[in-house]
Amino acid sequence: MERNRKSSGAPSMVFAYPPIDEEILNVLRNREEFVIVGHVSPDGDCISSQMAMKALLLKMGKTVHLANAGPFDRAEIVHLRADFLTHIDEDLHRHNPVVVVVDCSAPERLGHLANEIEGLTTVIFDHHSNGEQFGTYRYIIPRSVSTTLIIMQVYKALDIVITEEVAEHLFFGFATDTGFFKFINAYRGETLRLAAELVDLGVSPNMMNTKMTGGKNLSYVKYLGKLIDRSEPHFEGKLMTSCSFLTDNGQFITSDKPSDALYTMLLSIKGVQVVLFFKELSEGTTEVGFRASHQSHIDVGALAERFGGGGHKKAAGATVQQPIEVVQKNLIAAVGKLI
Ligand SMILES: [Mn+2]
Repeated sequence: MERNRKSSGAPSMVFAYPPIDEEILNVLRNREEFVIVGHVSPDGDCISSQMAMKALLLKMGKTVHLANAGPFDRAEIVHLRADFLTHIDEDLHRHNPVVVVVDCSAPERLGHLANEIEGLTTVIFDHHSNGEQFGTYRYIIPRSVSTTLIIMQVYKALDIVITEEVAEHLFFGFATDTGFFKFINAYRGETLRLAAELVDLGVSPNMMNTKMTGGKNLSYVKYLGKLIDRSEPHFEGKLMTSCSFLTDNGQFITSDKPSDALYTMLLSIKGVQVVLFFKELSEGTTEVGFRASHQSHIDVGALAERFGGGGHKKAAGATVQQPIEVVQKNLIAAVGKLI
C-alpha cells in the first residue's frame, strides 16, 4: 500500500467487484419462488439488503417472501417488522423456494431459520469473511463496505433498473455499515462512486442521516449516559468495557440500542484499542459486543469466534451462555493476552 501511495492514481489500486457467477444469475433468472433471509438482530444493512433483493425479484416476476428470526428492536427498522415472516413453515418449505441469504454467511447467525431452510437451494450474498462455508452458491466480497452494495451489483448484472426506493435501501445499508462514511478507508473510491450513483438516482444523504440517527426517546439518551458512566479502563486504557444489566430494562424504556453510540464515545478515547460491551440477556446469558480501533492490530472477529460468535476484524459480536461476571472476567483476560 505504501509503495503505491506515491505513484499517482495507480490504476491497479482501483477495486472492481468481481463478476457474479452465471450459475447464480441463472438461479435468480430461472427459479420462480424465493425466500430472502438475513441474520438475527437485523441491522440496517441486513434489512435494506433483504428489501432491495425482494424488489429485484418482484421486478423479475417472482414470488417472494421475506423471513428473519428478529428481533426487530432498532428504531430505524422496527416499522418493517410486519413485512417479515419469523418462520419458514412446512407449507412454504414444500414449495421448494430458493433461499437467498443476505448479510450473513454463518448458519448459526440465522437463528432458528437455519434448521428451517435445510434441503433448499441456498444463494449467499455477503461481506462477512468468517464463519463456516455454507450455501449452494456464494458471492462473498469481504472488501465491500456493505451487503447492499453487493446487491447493487446483482441489479447491474441482471440489468434491472434501480428505482429511487431501491436506491434508498441500497444507500441506507451502506450508510449504517460505514457509520455514515466514517469507516471508509483509503483506496475505497469505488464505494464513494457507488454512493454517488445512488444520490443521482434520488437519494438524499441529508434525509438518510435523519432516518438513521433520529427517532430516539429521552430514555435512550439516559440509558446511553448510564453506560458511559459504567465504562472502565483496563490495561492502561487500551481496553474499555461497559455493561448493561437486566435491571436496566425496567429503568430505561427504549427499543433502541445505545451500543453504537457507546462504541463511538469509548473509541474516541486516546490510546484505546478494544471496546467490549457486556449485556446481560438473562441470568445465564450474556451478549458481548466487540469493537477495535482503527490502529489496533487485534482482530475482534477472530476473538468473538473463540467465544461462539463472529463478525469483522473491527466489529463483532457473541452470545455466551454464562453469567455476565464470568464472561467479563474471561474476555478481559483474553484481550489482555492480545494487548
Ligand atoms: Mn453488513
